[in-house]
Amino acid sequence: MDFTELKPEQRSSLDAEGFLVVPKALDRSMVEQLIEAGDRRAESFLNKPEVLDRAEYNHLDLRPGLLADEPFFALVAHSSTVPLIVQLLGPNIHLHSTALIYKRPEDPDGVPFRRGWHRDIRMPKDLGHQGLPRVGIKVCYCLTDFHQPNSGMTLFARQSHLSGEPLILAKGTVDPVDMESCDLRLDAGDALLFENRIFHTAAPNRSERVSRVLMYGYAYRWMKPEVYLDIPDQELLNKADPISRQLLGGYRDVDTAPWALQHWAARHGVAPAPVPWTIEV
Ligand SMILES: O=C(O)CCC(=O)C(=O)O
Repeated sequence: MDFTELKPEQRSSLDAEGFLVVPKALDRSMVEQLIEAGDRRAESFLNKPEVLDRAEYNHLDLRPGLLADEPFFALVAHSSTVPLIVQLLGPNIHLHSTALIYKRPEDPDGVPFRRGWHRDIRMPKDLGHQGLPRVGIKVCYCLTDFHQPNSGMTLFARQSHLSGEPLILAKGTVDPVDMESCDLRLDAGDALLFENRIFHTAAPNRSERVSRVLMYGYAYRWMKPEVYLDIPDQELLNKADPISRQLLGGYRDVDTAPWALQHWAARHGVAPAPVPWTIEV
């Protein structure tokens, strides 16, 4: 994995907003290969008869088995994004989730969509909303342009990662009352990094084209990955370079040091300072 430096303003953006846009993270040819692989997986979804007024019918969220396809596998340690995540979270991470998310066009005059606002990784269900740490970052790779409002991009409640409360919705409405819901404008090839604490939700695609994204989540190795990544696929491990091997859960024991990314971080001068257990005074 080549080195890409995390700029101070990128760190500040994630710290302040809860998300960070990385323009042109994928080149045109990668986007085309990913769309080809994604469309093959989504073939039956894309060919269903048109039904404009049913959100679930027009929303595909495909998770298991994606990495068997070469273009999806190549993103596991992608050089324009994963180095940024290593500099934000440190080297002790692995891949936590993968998703191919397509949304077909829906009725442009449809009623407001029932949202599913949430924080990732379900930590608040056990720990509550107060004092949550950042433990994971997802990368959303745009495979289509998102130039219009309501064109299928995930909505984010700006700065909600800093809130220690549930999101407040007025009765009968779908979006938060005291926070900005960001419907970002992005180009195909851009990547959007967002951290686990930010409230976000799927939203309908009221444009005339299918919206296409891929989401790869990275989290500390002590966070159990989603079920289909839990037992690493031996075939994938066999062909993985050392960094991808770590990211795929190749070290089964979390007490084993994350050698591959630790060495990579040291080589590029971005290894975090060691945290001692004790200090002698
Ligand atoms: O489908 C979307 O736009 C949102 C996906 C999402 O919320 C998630 O992966 O956590």
